[in-house]
Amino acid sequence: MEYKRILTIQDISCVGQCSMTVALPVLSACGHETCILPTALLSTHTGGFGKPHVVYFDEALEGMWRHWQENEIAFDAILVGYLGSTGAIRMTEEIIDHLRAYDGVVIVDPVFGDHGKLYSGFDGAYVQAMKGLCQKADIIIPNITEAAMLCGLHYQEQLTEEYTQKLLTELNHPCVILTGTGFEPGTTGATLREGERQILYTHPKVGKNCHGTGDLFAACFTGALMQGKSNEKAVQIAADFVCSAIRKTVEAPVHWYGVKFEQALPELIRRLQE
Ligand code: PXL
Repeated sequence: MEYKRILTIQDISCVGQCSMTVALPVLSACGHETCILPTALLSTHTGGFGKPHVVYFDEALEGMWRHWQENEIAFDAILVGYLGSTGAIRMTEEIIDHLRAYDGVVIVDPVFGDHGKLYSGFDGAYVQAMKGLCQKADIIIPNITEAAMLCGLHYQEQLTEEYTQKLLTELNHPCVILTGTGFEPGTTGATLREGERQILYTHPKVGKNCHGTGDLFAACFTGALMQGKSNEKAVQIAADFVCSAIRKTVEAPVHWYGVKFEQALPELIRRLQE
């Protein structure tokens, strides 16, 4: 097994099974040393508990990474998720410039919206700043809403292959994993486009849309990639892991705010050892 040092930069939503509370256990389960930089502390995520109590860490971020720099700490991978402010986006760019290892990989999930809408608290300036950050990434993992907003296209609820191609072309990024791309009823999937190559990995759609699954996918993809899996294989492993976590959740309607990914971890660990 590989043992890489990964930094993940995102918020801590104390309750709600998303962002850091998902990324840290998943990356650890994938066998890696996982360092964290929380950009904000929220009582819950913003998707259904009402207005959370929020503390932003913008002022603290520079002191944190400068201290790492003094210690010559560098990261084999940097995984970026929900950041919460344009200040945190700017700091993340500095961290990428200064603390990525020589052959370090930068993965950005530009978390800012879903179902055609921005998450609460975000605006056009945040999207533009995120667009700049995506240019520094080796791999970006937007959903359809984020992809549409990043390239200034209208959001199309009924997904077609033609619209998906348009999004992928307009994004004009060397490596994109576009999530939520299922074209047959009852299916969903992820499309990997790297250079000229494009692969759609589909699987049956389980349950309804669950909160936090994008964060889970990005963390699992990163963990698998850093175990030496190809981009394509890491997409498959991440998609299957998310599916399995959703299956463990759909039986429990009271568990509306996240997915029970913890119970799918043993399966993921076994698969990574294959
Ligand atoms: O799962 C993405 C996410 C992460 N962090 C916070 C969120 C959301 C989505 O709503 O609100 C705080």
